[in-house]
Amino acid sequence: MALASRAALWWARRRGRCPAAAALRPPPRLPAGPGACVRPYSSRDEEKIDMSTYSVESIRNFSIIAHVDHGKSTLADRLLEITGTIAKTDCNKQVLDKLQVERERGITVKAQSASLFYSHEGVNYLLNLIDTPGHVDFSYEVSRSLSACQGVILVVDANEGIQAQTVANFYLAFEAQLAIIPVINKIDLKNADPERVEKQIEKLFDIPVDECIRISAKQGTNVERVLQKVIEKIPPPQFNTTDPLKALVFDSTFDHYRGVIANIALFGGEIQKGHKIVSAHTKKRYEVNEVGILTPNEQPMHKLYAGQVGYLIAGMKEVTEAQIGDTLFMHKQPVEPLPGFKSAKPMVFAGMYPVDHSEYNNLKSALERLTLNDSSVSVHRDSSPALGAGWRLGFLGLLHMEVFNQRLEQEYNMSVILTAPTVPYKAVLSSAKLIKEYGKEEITVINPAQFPDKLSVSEYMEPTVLGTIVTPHKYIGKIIALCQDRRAVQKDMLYIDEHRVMLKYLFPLNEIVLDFYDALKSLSSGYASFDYEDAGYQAADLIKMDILLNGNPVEELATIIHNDKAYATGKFLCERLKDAIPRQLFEIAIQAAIGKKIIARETLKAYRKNVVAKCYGGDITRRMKLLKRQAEGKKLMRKIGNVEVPKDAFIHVLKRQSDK
Ligand SMILES: Nc1nc2c(ncn2[C@@H]2O[C@H](COP(=O)(O)OP(=O)(O)OP(=O)(O)O)[C@@H](O)[C@H]2O)c(=O)[nH]1
Ligand SMILES: [Mg+2]
Repeated sequence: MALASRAALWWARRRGRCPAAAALRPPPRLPAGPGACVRPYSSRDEEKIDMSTYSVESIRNFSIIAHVDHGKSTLADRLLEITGTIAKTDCNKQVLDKLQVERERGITVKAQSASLFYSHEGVNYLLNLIDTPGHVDFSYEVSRSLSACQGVILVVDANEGIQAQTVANFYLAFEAQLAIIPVINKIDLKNADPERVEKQIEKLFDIPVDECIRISAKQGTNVERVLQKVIEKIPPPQFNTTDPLKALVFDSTFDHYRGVIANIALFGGEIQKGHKIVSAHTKKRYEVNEVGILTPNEQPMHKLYAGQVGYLIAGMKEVTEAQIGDTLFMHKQPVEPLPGFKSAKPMVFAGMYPVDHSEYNNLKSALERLTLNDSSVSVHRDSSPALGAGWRLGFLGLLHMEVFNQRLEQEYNMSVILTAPTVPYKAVLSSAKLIKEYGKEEITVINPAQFPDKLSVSEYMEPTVLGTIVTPHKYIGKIIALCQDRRAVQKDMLYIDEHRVMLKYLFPLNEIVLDFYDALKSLSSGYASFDYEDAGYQAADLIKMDILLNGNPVEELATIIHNDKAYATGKFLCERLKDAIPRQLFEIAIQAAIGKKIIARETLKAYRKNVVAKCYGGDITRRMKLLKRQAEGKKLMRKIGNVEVPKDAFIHVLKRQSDK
């Protein structure tokens, strides 16, 4: 069905379905106060909050969704300030981006909830807001967050207009049948053109122009209007406190001191400390130690009720116990479990090994804890001849992989070696011996080392994705050429206004996963955006290419590629490797090979860096310092044959465009 007509159908349904605000039982009233519109919340109130006064009619659960950098977290700051959840100061910049990696990169990677108290027309409301990430690699966070919501605020940048992730996120909300409040942000910018953006929204999503709210999240303009719209337009949850407890675990984090903290949304019943609960997934029984809400830090509460969103601590110590998507119910009062979530589908796989093997167990527990914070990562045990025991991890994209690696370093002080990323290929086996060995005809290959030989395979298959590109039309020629170079097939092309085009292409996943986004950004001066979704497998002429250093194969750099790209990729990898490996005392031959055939070669000349060359004469401490620094640098190297390779060389080598 065409995008616009799908949207039209949905809006018609929405208008019919959504209960009118007037038909609802009135929520609790505020004690009359002269002109007080907002009930400021402060931590001193914590004991006084009685969550039972917030019946379902006074609850609104919503997410903020948008393309990356369109201002979700900044809008969340203003909403937290207006409702008195945080003090209003100039230092509030993306306060919900709590992770070090988020602050350093200036992007949200983890969805974050916050409960706000707000009074409108004399009625006290409990609003639960979830700020979501915008980058395509973290879309699993968005889809999970939506399961705890009845509506969304869809933010669009007044300067950039609709971008690829705006479309993708709109459809996530649309398919979950949530109320959508369109908000046009950054109207303070010189080049802002809210009228044009409103027209795009109407054309693409069939949302009438007059439903859009123009705001500046940075300056706070019109932000209060957004809160009022949330109350008017987003329906309250339709759950009953008198029903048996039914709590959805939609997210979880691991606290070093308190164990698993599960984010829950109550689809029925109530929960408090001391309750005996059961996990529908593991059937294990727990006693609740603490329940509360996030404001945005954990705030213990006496009880949580149907329709509310908060957190729970119940002595879950094992990571496997806190299954995201699990349903919790009261002991001896079993309920039909909620459908849970489709598991995230990893798009890239890479091997992970400790730099120092004595760190294996520490890395294992760090991985377990971090995957609890980020359930979209898949982990399988693996080993490599050169690197020993380790894991093969599946990520949603390369940025996801980099962020995960950075979090391991920053939050768990773990230093790891990551091997070249690969996408999950499939092989249809023809050899009876292999079919017997695997117990099936079709196998998925996530490690190039296990790529079966052509003689025992009837067909290889590669994963594909349907990519959406939104771009100003002047770049369209260059972008089409780029897509063709990446073996993509055009599926659709639509003008979303006079200057902007939306293109749909079917891509082989391996052609986009590493560097397509960088290439697209550089040829469109940063104006084009990209998003993709899984589109199944297609037959492909695949081969395995080995990289040799002085004749020794580097298993971590073996790649599976399309036959047409073998020579170009082989040459490219050898050149990149030549740049990534420091010169050493002897000459190094870097070669790419398919089977026994060498298809590319580079030579790295011998060289010895004499770090103390400039230290004439006496100062022994300075000489020692320089030699020590050189020795420390060497720790970050690993040996392949007799060649020392920096530990992060693999990922740099495979990233084709950037820093070239
Ligand atoms: N001029 C102006 N800048 C804004 C406004 N809102 C946000 N920004 C800026 O836009 C940038 C991105 O803002 P964020 O709030 O981090 O955007 P985001 O949507 O949360 O980004 P991700 O979570 O990474 O997808 C920051 O530099 C903000 O200061 C606004 O109303 N006006
Ligand atoms: Mg953000």
